[in-house]
Amino acid sequence: MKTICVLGLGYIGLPTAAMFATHGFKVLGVEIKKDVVEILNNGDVHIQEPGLKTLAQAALKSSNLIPSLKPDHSDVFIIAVPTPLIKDEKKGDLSYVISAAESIVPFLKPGNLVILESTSPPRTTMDILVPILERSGLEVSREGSESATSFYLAHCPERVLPGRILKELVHNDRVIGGIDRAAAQMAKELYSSFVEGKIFLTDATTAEMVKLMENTYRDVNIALANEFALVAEKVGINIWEAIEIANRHPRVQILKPGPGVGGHCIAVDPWFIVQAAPEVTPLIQTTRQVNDGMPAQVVRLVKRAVAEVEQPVIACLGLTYKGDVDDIRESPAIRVIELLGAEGFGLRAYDPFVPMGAIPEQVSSIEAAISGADAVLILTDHSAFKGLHLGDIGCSVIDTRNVLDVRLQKGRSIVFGGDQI
Ligand code: SAJ
Repeated sequence: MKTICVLGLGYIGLPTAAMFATHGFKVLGVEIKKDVVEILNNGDVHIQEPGLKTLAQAALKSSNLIPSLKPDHSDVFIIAVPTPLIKDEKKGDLSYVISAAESIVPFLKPGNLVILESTSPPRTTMDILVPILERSGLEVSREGSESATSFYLAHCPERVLPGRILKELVHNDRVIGGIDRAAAQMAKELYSSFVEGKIFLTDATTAEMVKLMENTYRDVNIALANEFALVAEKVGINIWEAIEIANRHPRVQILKPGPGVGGHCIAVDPWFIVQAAPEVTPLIQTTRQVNDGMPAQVVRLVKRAVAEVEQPVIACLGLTYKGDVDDIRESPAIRVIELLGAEGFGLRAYDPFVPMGAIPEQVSSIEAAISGADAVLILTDHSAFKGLHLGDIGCSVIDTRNVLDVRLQKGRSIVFGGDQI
C-alpha cells in the first residue's frame, strides 16, 4: 500500500488526507498544533465542513489516517499549509511552506514525489522548494534528467470552495504542474484515486498562475459589482434589480456586491500576482483597494440610517466571511464591527456558526441582538437569515447582502447599493 505524508491538517490538508486514507492509501497526517492532533486522536474534527467529520472518523477508525506531530519516510509528501499575507508588505508569507519542506528533507528518498498544494506566488515551486528539497543530497527530476537519485516535484493547487469542500475535491477539474512531465504524471495517477473531474497537466509555474488567476478574476469581478452598487446609490436605483436584469444577457454574469471580500484566498491571492509584477498590475491593485474599502462604505450607510438617534445601538447579523461557513478569518463583517466600534456605536453581534467568545460584542441569539436595537445590519448571507421577518421591530434595516426582502420589513430599510424605502 502506498504511503502519503500530508503536512498541514487544516481546511485543505485534513479533507485531502481523509480522502486519500479512504481510497486505499496509508496516510500520516502531520500537524504542528498539538491540540489538533489530540482532537483527531479523540475521533473528532476541529473544522466545521459538511461531511468532513464522518469522512475523517472513517479514515481514523481504519487506522489508514494517523495524526502525528512529525513527518516520517513516505512515498509521497503533500504540503498543504497556509500561505497568508504579510499585511504591511502585501506579499506572501512562505514561512510555513519553507518549514514544512525543511521538515521532510531528512526523510526524502529517491523516487519520492513531493506535491505543493498550498496556493503560492509564481515560481515558488521552482525557486523556493527545489533548493530546499535538494539539501537532501538528491536532485529534482527535470525533463530528461531522471536518475537513480532523483525525486519528483509538482504543484497541485487546491481549488475547492469552503462549504462544499468534499464535493468539490471529488468533482472539480484539477491542474497539476510538474517540474517535469514524469512528476505531473505521477501526481495525476495519485489524485485519480478519488478525483472524478478532469486533470490537466502543465508545468509548475503555470499551475501556480492558473490558481492565482482564478481567484483574481473573482476579486476583480466582485470589485466591479461593488463599484456598480456605489454608483447605483448615486443615481438612485436598486443595484440588485439592475444586476438581475443585466445578467439575462447571454454573455454577462455580474457578481454580487457586499460588505467586502474576506476569507484567506480571494483577498490574498491577487497580491501574489502583484508581487511578481507590480508595475504591470494596476487593475489588480485597484481591485484590492475597492474591495478593502467596502467596510467603510457600510459604516457610512449605518451612520446615515441612524443619523437622528442618540447613542445608537446596532444589531450586527453575521460574523463569518461568507454564508453558511464558520470561518471569520479576514471577514469583512468583523472589519465593519471594528470600524463601528471605533465610531462609538453600541454593538450586539450574532452569528449562528460562530461559538461565543469570538468578539466581545457577540451575543448568543438573534433576539438578544435585535431587541431594542436602533438598526439591524446584515453582514453575512447565512441561509438562516434569508427571508427573516424582522416584523415589528420598526427600526432601520441595512442589508449588505440582499438576504431580506426589504419590502416585507417595517421601518426604514436600506438595501446596500441604493434602494431606500
Ligand atoms: N463575495 C462577494 N460577492 C460575490 C461572491 C463572493 O462579495 O459575488 C465575497 C464573499 O462573501 C466572501 C469572498 O467574496 O467574502 C470570497 O468568497 P467566495 O465564495 O467567492 O470564495 P472563497 O474564498 O470561499 O473560495 C475561493 C474559491 N475561488 C473561486 O471561486 C475562484 C475556491 O474555489 C478556491 O479554492 C478558494 O478561493 C481558495 O482556496 O483559493
